[in-house]
Amino acid sequence: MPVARLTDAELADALRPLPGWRLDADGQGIARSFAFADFVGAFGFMSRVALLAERADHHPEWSNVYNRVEIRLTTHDAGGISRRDIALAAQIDALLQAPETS
Ligand code: H2B
Repeated sequence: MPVARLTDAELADALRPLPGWRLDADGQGIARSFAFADFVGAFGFMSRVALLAERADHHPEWSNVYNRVEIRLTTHDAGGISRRDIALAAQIDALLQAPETS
């Protein structure tokens, strides 16, 4: 069964603990910008996100310019934002708190 889109109320609740994430203009995704010291910092972060995404079978839309990474999360299967986007956003935020090796 495909994963369901969140209702507006569910989305508002889900975004409350994720203050860095904003609703896209089209309302179909959530996005966050990240900045690192340099390209290696940005790419290392992307590598860690890629592993999370693969494990979750949920993949970001993203771009990188030198030290900056832009991530947009949407659920293609649902045509909008689902709990899978919220879960990955929370995991990505947790990476920022975690040491780079463990
Ligand atoms: N990623 C995202 N962002 N949305 C999806 O609907 C999605 C995905 N579906 N990764 C997964 C893969 C699906 O295509 C596979 C077949 O499980």
